[in-house]
Amino acid sequence: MKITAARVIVCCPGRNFVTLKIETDEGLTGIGDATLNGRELSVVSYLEEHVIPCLIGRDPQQIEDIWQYLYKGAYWRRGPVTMTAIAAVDTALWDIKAKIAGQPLYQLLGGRSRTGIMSYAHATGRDTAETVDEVLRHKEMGYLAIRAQSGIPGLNKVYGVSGNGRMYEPADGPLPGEHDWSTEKYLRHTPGLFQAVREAVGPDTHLLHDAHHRLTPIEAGRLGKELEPFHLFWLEDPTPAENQEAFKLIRHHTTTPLAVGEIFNTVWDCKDLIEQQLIDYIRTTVTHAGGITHLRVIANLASLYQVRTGCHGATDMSPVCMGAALHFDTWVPNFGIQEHMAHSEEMLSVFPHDWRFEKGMLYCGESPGHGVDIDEKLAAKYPYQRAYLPVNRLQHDGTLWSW
Ligand code: CS2
Ligand code: MG
Repeated sequence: MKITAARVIVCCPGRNFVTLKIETDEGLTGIGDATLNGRELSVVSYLEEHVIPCLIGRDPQQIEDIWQYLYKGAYWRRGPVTMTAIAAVDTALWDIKAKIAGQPLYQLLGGRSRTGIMSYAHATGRDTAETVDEVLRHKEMGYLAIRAQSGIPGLNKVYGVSGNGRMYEPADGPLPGEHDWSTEKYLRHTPGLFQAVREAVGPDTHLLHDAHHRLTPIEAGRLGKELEPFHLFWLEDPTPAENQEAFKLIRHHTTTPLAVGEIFNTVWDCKDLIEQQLIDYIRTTVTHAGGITHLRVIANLASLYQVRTGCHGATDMSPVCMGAALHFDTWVPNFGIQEHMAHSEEMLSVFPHDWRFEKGMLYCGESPGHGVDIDEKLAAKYPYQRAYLPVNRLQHDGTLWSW
């Protein structure tokens, strides 16, 4: 079998998605998600100009060799653009290989390790009361795990909160929005938020929170300690993780479980965090960490240190990513949880899929491959619209801060 063509499909059914489609001389096709929120066209160009010409004529079943060729052959290794491009190729090739075998993808990884995939929802509100209501609404929907993010008194716009009842989508255009931030106001507010949420939701629902890279290590240690009475499932991205050492300080101050990794793109970004057991969940995804092939490398390392997976699953990765992730989640022995920031019906309509959600659990389908396709005619009705993730500035002096 040979790869005869590959093309990139960009669409914007409510937000931009980038999809790579690979075709073969025996009529089988495979697709992969190549969406990098706010930098989409950089991956489109990387694929079209530098990757696709190298794929034509290759055997699509040589997944590992193609992965090594694209990783080592680029010379300039790693980084979100390169690894998202490689991920899209890898996911599409796994899709094809599973179709050749006539098997759902998880069977090729090692078979089923669990009956279903525990997922967590996003509950957001402009204030504590609204957030508590949203947590209770998602508990009613059957979620066993719910992330709570709320507006902060005294701050205009805060990460994670849509506030107007619309679906939360952080990317907007035509230039980056500017948010304001005050760590003091956030640290003053957040323990009270979780006291109210835990009192309302009871002891059994898993609660999660995302600090979104905004605290210093000692501030993260303080927050983790103050959240201990509310027994969080995890505190995510407590501090920027370029300096993996920083997590030693947080670990020293709190037993609140830590999760990191949605912006990591190779095992090297998290090797020390995992080996020194500085985290409890690794958040790397199919789309941004080199595909199924490399995500397995990361998960297998994590399994040696009782670190579990918690794949990133925001709406800025397409339903193709969710489909592939659910097959990965069905197999991976050290599974932790899957993020489920549900796509809109409009987004899902462009990507026919066989995965399903029921009472807080996600289930991959049994059709050959990863079970997701793209309706190219419908996709063409949603042309690309440039959009940026916001930037963040300290409220008191405008210093540029992590968003
Ligand atoms: C967030 C993401 O879901 C999460 O944990 O950190 O929604 C993140 O803000 C977006 O993926 C950025 O594009
Ligand atoms: Mg996050």
